Amino acid sequence: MGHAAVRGFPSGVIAKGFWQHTAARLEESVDRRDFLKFGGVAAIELSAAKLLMSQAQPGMPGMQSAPTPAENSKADFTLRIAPVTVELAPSRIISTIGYNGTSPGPILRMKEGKPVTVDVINETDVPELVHWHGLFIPAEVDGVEEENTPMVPPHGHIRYQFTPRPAGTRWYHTHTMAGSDLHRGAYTGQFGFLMIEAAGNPGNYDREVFLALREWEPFFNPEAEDDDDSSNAGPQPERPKVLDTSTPGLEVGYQMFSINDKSMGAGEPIRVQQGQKVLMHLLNASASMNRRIALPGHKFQVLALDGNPVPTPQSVDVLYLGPGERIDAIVEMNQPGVWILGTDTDDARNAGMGILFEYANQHKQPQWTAPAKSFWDYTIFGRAGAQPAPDATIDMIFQKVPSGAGLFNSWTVNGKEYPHDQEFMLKQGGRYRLVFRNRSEDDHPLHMHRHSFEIVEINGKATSGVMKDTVIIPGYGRVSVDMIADQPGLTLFHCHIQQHMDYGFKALFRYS
Ligand SMILES: [Cu+2]
Repeated sequence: MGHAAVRGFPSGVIAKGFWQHTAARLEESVDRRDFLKFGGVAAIELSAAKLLMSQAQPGMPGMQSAPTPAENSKADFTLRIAPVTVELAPSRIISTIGYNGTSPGPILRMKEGKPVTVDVINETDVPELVHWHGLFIPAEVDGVEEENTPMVPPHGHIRYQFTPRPAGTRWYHTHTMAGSDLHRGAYTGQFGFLMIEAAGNPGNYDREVFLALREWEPFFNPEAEDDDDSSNAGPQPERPKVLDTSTPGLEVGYQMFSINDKSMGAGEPIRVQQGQKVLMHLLNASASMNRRIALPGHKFQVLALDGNPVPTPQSVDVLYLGPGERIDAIVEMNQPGVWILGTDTDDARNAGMGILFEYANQHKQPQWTAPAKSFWDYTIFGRAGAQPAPDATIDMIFQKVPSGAGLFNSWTVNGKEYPHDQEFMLKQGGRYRLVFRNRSEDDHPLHMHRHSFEIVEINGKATSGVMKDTVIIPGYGRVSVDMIADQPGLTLFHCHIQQHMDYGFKALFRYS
């Protein structure tokens, strides 16, 4: 059953809505767009949100609920979930599920505080969800089954209505479970950038590029293939005295790699001129891999982490992003040549995870130089100074159970796999200190839905002012964050590595 069964969405209307409201190109030249002003991070007010749905019942076309007047009005954005092909390189064309015929999906640009409607049309045979990552929106439109957001039925559609905020680099992606099915969830091509723009204040840059890091063609791999920041010679406060050495389960490896929809060398280079300031929006859209990224000969001036401006912008040689994280950085083009921006993991970069930066009138071989080993430290972007004491502290201990799910590892939070019974309770208005204790050797990117949090301590080093929605806890490390409970409703917390989330590494916070 095609989308003819979805009342109110003839294909012509879909195509029109898509092209009118999205910039399909992933690399755009934009003159000094609004970027640097991010307002309203602290001012919290529950936005009106609404979700309308109808379901096409296979074999029962007459059973669909009648569209409401609101539903007949034109949506601001339309996302169509359907199979797509992605030409990573001329001889490497893969099949996956994407949005509006592409993967990554279109860059969506919304205005902070201006309500939007988004129609999501599911042309696949399985229920789907679209999650708006990093937004402060109610659970019913957050796009998360555990928070009771309705699924988009197979061959049906849902209209999401919400008020986007806060301003900054956000993203949208599917939030379904995958388990042992590597054609579901974050293994598919269902992801894209979502830019929430604040009014006023042009940023000081000449052009803007969007770079989504991505692996393709996943397979189960007995070898752990991580890109974790093992150069961390720092303290490991959570390392157990006795390590569990039982046989670990299968993890996920990949055969192909790209930035956006092209493997390195297959797409157009990013053409720059000496003296230009390029604003890069980096997103790690991986289902499972933490990544270090470098551009030899250049430095990244980090302005924002997860879309939120940092108190102390710093220039660094290497960026480190876990799945779900974003970094906004300005790079000054002051080294003429042709350079590779890519992961410092040679196998993945050589298999496609890179993109070329080509200065005008330069036709050299693309250059790559491995960066010096460095330790990614969120605290250098923070400021000194202590936060007020929290109203309560919530300890969370994360452990791996090797082969706990048969072929795969399972994961526990405070000794239990999801779900937990009324264990993580919040009172509205309270300030909570969450102490994340990683008793495993992997780096885990932990994500809190519908809220942001402030990093207050990493392995004993204090900081303040770094606001994030996803944070990597280093192997055997500890990260403490403060969160204001100002978004009533169910709130999912999980590791953003799909396999970890699917096998226990999640918890639901509730407001009492
Ligand atoms: Cu994890």
